[in-house]
Amino acid sequence: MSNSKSGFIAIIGAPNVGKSTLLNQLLGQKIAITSGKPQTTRHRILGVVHQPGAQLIFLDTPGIHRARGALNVRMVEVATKVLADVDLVVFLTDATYPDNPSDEIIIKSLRKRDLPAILAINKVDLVEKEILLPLIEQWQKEYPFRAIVPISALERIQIDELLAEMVAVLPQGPLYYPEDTVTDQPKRFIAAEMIREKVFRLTGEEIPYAVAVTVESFKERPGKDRIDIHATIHVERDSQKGIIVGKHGAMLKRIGERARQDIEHMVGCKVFLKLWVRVQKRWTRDTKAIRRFGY
Ligand SMILES: Nc1nc2c(ncn2[C@@H]2O[C@H](COP(=O)(O)OP(=O)(O)OP(=O)(O)O)[C@@H](O)[C@H]2O)c(=O)[nH]1
Ligand SMILES: [Mg+2]
Repeated sequence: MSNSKSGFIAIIGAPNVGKSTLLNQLLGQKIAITSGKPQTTRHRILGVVHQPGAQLIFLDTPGIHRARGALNVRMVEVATKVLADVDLVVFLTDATYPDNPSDEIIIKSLRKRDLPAILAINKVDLVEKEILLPLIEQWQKEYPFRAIVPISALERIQIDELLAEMVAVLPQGPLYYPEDTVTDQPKRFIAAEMIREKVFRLTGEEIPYAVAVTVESFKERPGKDRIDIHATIHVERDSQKGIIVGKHGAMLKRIGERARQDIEHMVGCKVFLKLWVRVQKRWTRDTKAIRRFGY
């Protein structure tokens, strides 16, 4: 066996603390969607960081919280399942939200499994330095963390320090993925996610949670250097469809334009994106429909 280090690392935390932002920052490219609204991530998203003699395989997860509703319950299930199979946990908390009740749920599940964990206190760009030391002391009493690192995922503060702490904890192991692998997610899936991200970012409170996106076709045109994508945005009610389409189709156009730009950046060529909006009544409460949409 070689003396390389490797391991699977779960990024867990309450909704909206910056898990996906951290994953993208660790990878140096965007594979996970992010937004200011909680419950953005719905799948486990894998990303590989390659270092000389080490490979860190990250699993971004949906936010853990006291879930209500079939879709949210499913998402929390996805996140807790990831914990069963990892070498290390990065538990992300939000420095601006120190008494988040969801953090308590997570601490309990760490204790139950006795998992090696590093605590990253995120969004330190938003708080006064003075609050950090008492916060760290408070967290030290909660769990025997291998390290506690204040970071800013968004501003890339102390990310390399966090990486170094993780490498220090990693066991010896093989390099599981080829050096050019960043994720196992197909481009087709990431494209659907980028469309969903624009809906999360551009629409108001209640719309995002009623939305799922499926890609009907993803055709690379050989020689043309262009990809044609047909996708459907599913909502629960006619009124939501109206909002997504917007006046004279203006909202759908904005969603499509921004998603197309992101997808073009990812695939490195021109993209032709055609979007439809479809009503599937009450799908977020229907476990069969939830599964059909890939959750
Ligand atoms: N100021 C600041 N904002 C941050 C930082 N990290 C993340 N954010 C913002 O916090 C919001 C949530 O970020 P996400 O990465 O989507 O959070 P998440 O934990 O993946 O959220 P869920 O997938 O919904 O559980 C976004 O608006 C980010 O831009 C940070 O270090 N500083
Ligand atoms: Mg996320």
